[in-house]
Amino acid sequence: MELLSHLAPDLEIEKVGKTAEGEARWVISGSLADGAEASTVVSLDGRLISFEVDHDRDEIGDVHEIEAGLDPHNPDSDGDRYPDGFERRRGGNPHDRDVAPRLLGVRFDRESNVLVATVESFRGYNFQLEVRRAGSPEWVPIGERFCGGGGNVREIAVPVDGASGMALFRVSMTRGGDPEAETE
Ligand SMILES: [Ca+2]
Ligand SMILES: [Ca+2]
Repeated sequence: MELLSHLAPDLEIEKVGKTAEGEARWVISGSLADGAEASTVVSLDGRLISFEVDHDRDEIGDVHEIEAGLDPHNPDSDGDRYPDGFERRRGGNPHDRDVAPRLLGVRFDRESNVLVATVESFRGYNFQLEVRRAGSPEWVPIGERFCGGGGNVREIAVPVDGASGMALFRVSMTRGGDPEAETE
């Protein structure tokens, strides 16, 4: 801990946890005075393993962003509305606005006879599942609009009728989600 106070004197520790991925370690998360997220990994006998700062809080550390040619002060380097870290996790490309991450999964549940749509969300945006029935030009919202949180996956059951098999689904996003706040 003394080492940490030299590395980052303004660090405000928010969470200390132990991981057991491979070798057990301490993970110390917190924020710096300028709002950056800081994550420190320490071995159980006190050796510093890594210290990482994420200024734009997009889940990719500054060093890795610079190494990859991304902007460490812009959570959405290619300007397509998806944060860099989310794009990496979900099959998007943070460098290429034409490669969007996969937000949506749709499967049919035989037992309950419904379509189940899963929408993965992230902080800072509100999400709405929409459907377009065969032969209709209109996108219609299904289920509630909800705000994104880190790694949140929302399941939405879609009743099956004659047209469902031919329906198209999409997820619309609007800025302004806050996991602590009410959506509507
Ligand atoms: Ca970052
Ligand atoms: Ca992006």
